[in-house]
Amino acid sequence: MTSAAAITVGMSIATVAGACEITLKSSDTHPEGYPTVVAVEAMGDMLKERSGGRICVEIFHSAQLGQEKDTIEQTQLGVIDLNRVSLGPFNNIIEETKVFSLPYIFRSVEHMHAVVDGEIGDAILGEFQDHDLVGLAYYDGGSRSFYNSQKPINSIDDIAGMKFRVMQSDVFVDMVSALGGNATPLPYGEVYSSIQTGVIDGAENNWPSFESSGHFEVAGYYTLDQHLIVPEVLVMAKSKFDSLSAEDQALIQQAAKDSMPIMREAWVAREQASEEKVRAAGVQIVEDIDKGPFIAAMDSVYEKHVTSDKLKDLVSQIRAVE
Ligand code: GTR
Repeated sequence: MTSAAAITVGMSIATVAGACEITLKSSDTHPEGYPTVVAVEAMGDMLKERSGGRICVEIFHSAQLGQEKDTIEQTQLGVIDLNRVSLGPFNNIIEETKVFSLPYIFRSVEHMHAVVDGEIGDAILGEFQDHDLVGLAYYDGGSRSFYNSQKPINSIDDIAGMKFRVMQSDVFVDMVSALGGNATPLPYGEVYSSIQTGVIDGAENNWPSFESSGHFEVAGYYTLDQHLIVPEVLVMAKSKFDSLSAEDQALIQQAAKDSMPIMREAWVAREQASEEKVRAAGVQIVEDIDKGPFIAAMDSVYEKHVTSDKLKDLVSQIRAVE
């Protein structure tokens, strides 16, 4: 047999066995087992099965492909195919995503679900198109609260002068300033060492991230002020998406949507497990904080960031959702 024939035979065998014809490279900052990673894995399994083994997803978890801001750029360029990220780092790129990143915009996680599952959610996903991306699905990010290495925060006054890391979005920088603190936008991967070395006093995040990142080891005080409920998203490089057939595009979109309930279930379990682990580690939790002054302080953030009629309208629509 000539080597060319051997290659042909080898290829046809692989095709019969259901080898991947299209492999989508997917990025996530979180480690294996984290609900977002579990969800994209489930999406990959559904996609492989529904495409008869043709379309596969290969996940690079634990920030193997880089920190979120950089991976977003790589996805826009089509170097990364799929990316699971918070909506926060999109704020400076896609104006409309700001409305889901406003402090206390959602009354509860249920309110957030009702909004992202409806027309407003679809409209915001649609905005990614003009930025070389396709918005595929929303995932959960619980509610985010402040933690630090210095002292318990019992009221807004305790925040004065403290230095907090925020995600790379101007909305979050202004949020911390409005509370009297100083914000440092930093990549997630730099937070642990920055707290440890005292470059910052703390950061803010949800239970699963506070736990899985190990930040609770260096920040022993967590105050449940729940200032943000920022949904997370799964996006795809538009160039890659456009290169596929309409059938394959539909398969990807459907598998992404079908991974949402899987994510939500995994999230609830992980939130509880993370909370237990953090409490068992002896982190001091302030639970009964008066959120009134926090909410009132956010007026300036809304004034600065909700300026166009489009954003004002979106904010009233979100508030009107039951
Ligand atoms: C997590 C979120 C990540 C990332 C991280 C951060 O809750 O899941 O996508 O945005 O927060 O604070 O950078």
